[in-house]
Amino acid sequence: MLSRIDHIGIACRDLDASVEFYRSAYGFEPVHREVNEEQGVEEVMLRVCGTDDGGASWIQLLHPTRPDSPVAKWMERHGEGVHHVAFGTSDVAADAEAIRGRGVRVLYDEPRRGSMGSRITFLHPKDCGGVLTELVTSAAHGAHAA
Ligand code: CMX
Ligand code: CO
Repeated sequence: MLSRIDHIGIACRDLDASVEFYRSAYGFEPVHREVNEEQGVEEVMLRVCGTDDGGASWIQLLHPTRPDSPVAKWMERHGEGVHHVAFGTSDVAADAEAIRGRGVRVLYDEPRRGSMGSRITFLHPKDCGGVLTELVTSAAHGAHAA
């Protein structure tokens, strides 16, 4: 069951400048930074609320690592801004299958590795009213990094 908003993914030209904006304007602390080559991003996760029980919500700042990546392609057309919305679930594979059964295109056959050891998949934005939608099971819910 999709039970919460896990994060908002935001495309940035300059990760450090964006981290500083979110910290100084709102007081959100960056708690994690990583490169995910498969997704073609360098990313910083800023905690908005919650604890380490998998119930936190986050701002995910994204900067492309290669020009053919989804975030690079999107930024070419739109510049900086909101790139996707991610809903949290304790079982991303089960929810993805259920949603696929409702006629929404799920982009991956099996969930892949996301931030901080999470498991993720995406729904096609053309089937979601123009919103690229991610489903995520955090490591705290038993996801295992591939
Ligand atoms: N939000 C809304 N619409 C989007 C979009 C986005 N983020 N990205 C692409 N689209 C739309 C485009 O506007 C375009 O629409 P039109 O045909 O009307 O112009 C259409 O989708 C196709 O766009 P494209 O530039 O040709 O891109 P692709 O088809 O090659 O890829 C998608 C689109 C969704 C399959 C690809 O972006 C993808 O695989 N996304 C999932 C992975 C991802 O985004 N990873 C980065 C984040 C990692 C993380 O969160 O951890
Ligand atoms: Co994301």
